[in-house]
Amino acid sequence: MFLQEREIAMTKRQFIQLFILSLALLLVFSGCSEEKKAKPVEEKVVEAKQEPVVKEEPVRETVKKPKAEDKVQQVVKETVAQAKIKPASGKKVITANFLMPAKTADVDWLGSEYFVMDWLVLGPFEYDGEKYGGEWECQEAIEIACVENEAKLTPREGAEVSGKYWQRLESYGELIDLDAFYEYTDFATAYIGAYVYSPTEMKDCILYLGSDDYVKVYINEELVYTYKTERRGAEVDSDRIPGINLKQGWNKVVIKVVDVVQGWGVYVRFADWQNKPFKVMSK
Ligand SMILES: [Ca+2]
Repeated sequence: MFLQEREIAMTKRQFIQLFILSLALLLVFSGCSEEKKAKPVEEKVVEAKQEPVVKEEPVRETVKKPKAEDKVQQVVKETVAQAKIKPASGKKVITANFLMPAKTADVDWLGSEYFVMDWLVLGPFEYDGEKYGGEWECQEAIEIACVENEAKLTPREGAEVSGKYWQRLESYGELIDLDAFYEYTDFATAYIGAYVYSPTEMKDCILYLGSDDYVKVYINEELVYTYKTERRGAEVDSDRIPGINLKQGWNKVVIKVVDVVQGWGVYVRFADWQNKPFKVMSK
């Protein structure tokens, strides 16, 4: 009986030893198999890291193209396509300017492209300076009807109105220099007209104007501004005219400009309701 118990104890011990041994072997083998499995993972990681390096080149190629210029080109294509649309007059559009929202970075620096510079001009309509008060007055000369229904003037190059002809005036600076164009005539009135293109309807825009001397401004045949206070030289942005609504597409701008003596001209540009100036493009 005692021997039987010893044998059973021995068998139990052997069984435990055998169990520990097999457990150890199992751990060793499982460790090896994990190592074997880990290798492909590392390889995959290396492969994954290499992929973006290979794809970098085409990404850089797309960055090389300036996005702003692409947008400008796109708008030019669209506006050229839309330029084929005839205006209300039924005649070909002779002059046109295109408004584009200025890039934020450009807001502080305003080049010539922010001014409306391509105009058709009609004149000069001379008046009696003495009759209107002489060289320091003539405010009421702005009320002289030089043409029939000036609000509805439709500028067309070469067209005759009241014995004068619409002529193209392409300015080389921001100032629309009527004094030089009309050979330094005094006591005279001229109308300047442009078709301005707005890609979208824009409400509450701001018209910035500087004039020498008195002006009336018509936008889409509506009188939006009159200046006839005192004779002055033209200065950029001297007058700020808010509440200007531009419709999508063509907008007709006609400005009546009266000169007393000496200089004669205007500066014209637009800003949106947030006072960001528009970049103006001409075709
Ligand atoms: Ca003047």
